[in-house]
Amino acid sequence: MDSPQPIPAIRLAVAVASDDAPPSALVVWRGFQASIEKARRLGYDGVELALRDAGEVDLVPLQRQLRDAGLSCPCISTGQVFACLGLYFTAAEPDKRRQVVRVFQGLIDLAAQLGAMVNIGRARGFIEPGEPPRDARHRFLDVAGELCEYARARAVRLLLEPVNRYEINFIHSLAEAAELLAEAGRPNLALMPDVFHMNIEDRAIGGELERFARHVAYVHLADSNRLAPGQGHLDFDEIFSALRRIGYNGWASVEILPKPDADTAARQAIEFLRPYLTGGNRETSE
Ligand code: LER
Ligand code: MN
Repeated sequence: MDSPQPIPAIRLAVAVASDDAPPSALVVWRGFQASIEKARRLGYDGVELALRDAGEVDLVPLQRQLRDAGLSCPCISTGQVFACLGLYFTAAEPDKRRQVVRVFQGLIDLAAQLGAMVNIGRARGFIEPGEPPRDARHRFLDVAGELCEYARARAVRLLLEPVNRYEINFIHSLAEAAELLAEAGRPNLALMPDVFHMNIEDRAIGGELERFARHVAYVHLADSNRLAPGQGHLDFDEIFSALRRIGYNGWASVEILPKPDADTAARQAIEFLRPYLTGGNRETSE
């Protein structure tokens, strides 16, 4: 008799975007249809959609294709709302804040249909030159609070992602993000640690994942150089040991540069990560 397959403790998605996403969109593949098919063939469990607007997606065909492929969409990421539309939570102009709220409401509606969470990455915004950081914090908390309320009514969680100082000047570490979570006091606002940023900003990766375990609801994976895990010098034994210790059984997604080319990067990532997902590490599985 065949021995039973272990139930994967962590499911793996890959970041993808629409055909016309700009080069700055940090995704592996472009074009939803082709990306879903490639993800399926390589054995990914889902796709993370990197969007600037809910209108980029044709919902019914997308849902059908995901269902047929046996894949999920666990998360919508929103870096392009900042990079392409120039919209962010801390904007000083009230009209810009109203615009970002409208765009995020559309993405939350879409997420509700897909059973996905919605990331707040660089769209959290930044501290304007010369202004006291508390002003940016207040504007961030106002917009985040309004969107959490909107998302709560639709059973959607929002995910605050700390991003390193070379990309934005506001919310770099898990500790800073956890402080804002406490201030926001919203049960549907959680943390999305990205180990690439943690490697730059956090005191330790495994230790901080454990310290803030109760907030961790999704994880971004990349190596130290933003290539596929295994192509740089991050210690994935440490990362996955920590995730196992905290009993993490949610989603992780690979958010990596499409280098040396997208297909190779996606294959390298899943081949390297597969042993970890079922609860082992590379040493014990090889
Ligand atoms: C977004 O998920 C992210 O990690 C950023 O580094 C993209 O610029
Ligand atoms: Mn990320």
